[in-house]
Amino acid sequence: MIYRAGFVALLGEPNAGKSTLLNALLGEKVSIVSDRPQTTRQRVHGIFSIPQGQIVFVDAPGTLKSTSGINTFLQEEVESVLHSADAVVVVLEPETSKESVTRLLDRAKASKRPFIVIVTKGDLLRGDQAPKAVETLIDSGLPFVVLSPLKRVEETRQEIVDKVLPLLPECEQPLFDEEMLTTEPMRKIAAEFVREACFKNIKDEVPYGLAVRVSKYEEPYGDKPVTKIYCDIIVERSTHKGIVIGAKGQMIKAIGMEARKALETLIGGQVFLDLHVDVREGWTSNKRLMKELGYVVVKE
Ligand SMILES: Nc1nc2c(ncn2[C@@H]2O[C@H](COP(=O)(O)OP(=O)(O)OP(=O)(O)O)[C@@H](O)[C@H]2O)c(=O)[nH]1
Ligand SMILES: [Mg+2]
Repeated sequence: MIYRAGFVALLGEPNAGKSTLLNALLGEKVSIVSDRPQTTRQRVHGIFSIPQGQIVFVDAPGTLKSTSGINTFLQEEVESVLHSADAVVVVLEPETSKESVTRLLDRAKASKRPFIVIVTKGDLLRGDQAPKAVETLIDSGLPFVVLSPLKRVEETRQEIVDKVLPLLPECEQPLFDEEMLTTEPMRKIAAEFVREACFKNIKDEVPYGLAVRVSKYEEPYGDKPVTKIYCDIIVERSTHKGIVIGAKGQMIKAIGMEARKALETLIGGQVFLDLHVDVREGWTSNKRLMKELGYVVVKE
């Protein structure tokens, strides 16, 4: 048997379903998801180990054209993820326009990595009219599969593994411990779960100018099996602070409850979560502040 292992970048437009796909492949939530574009900001590694090999999926931000604010960082992050990948999975929504499909395929080709193409959200397809992305792919002559990571997890996993593993280099041994699901530290995942809860609860633009940082993380000790996590929610305008806290603190309470539940599921134990809101005026357009909050591309 040939053992293979490597890094596989997930490439797609914002909101295409890349993070949902990663979580489905791992059977555990390691990357945050929302129904709004530009949820993922930094790469998230998800490790999938089987006897025949190890696939390290790398979730990334969606591809963008805009260069304002944090978008420059997001694009650099996509480029860096592609650069350090051994192979690429192009993730397309069924209704992706012909121009966008072409642009993404060109980008995958330009990466000079072997790639596969999937159309995701297959469960949403109705009737017999082929969606735009499918039409474009048929015209292009490239092979592709339609999958439903949210509904048909087993089939998705099988298809992706069968198609991706042969693209990876031969390897003597796994790249990471086979028990490991992600390389992300729990502190970072905790901060991301809080950011996800912000995306879900705050309906306007505020989540786009918000960052979360864990100030203290205490593992359970003694006879109290509680993980204690203290987070700062950083907003870019003082008017946003009131929105995040909400009338009588209702908003921050809802955010805290939702994030705590998700963290308890992942950790498998009780969590105490403390949230504090801080203002860093205009941080999304300040390189130094962005770096301080972790938004700087780490070259691998
Ligand atoms: N019905 C259905 N919805 C899906 C499926 N996959 C993803 N979604 C939904 O699509 C939306 C976007 O999903 P994400 O996984 O956050 O998309 P993403 O590509 O990671 O987005 P960014 O991080 O913004 O680039 C969410 O509301 C998901 O629930 C699917 O297979 N079926
Ligand atoms: Mg995402």
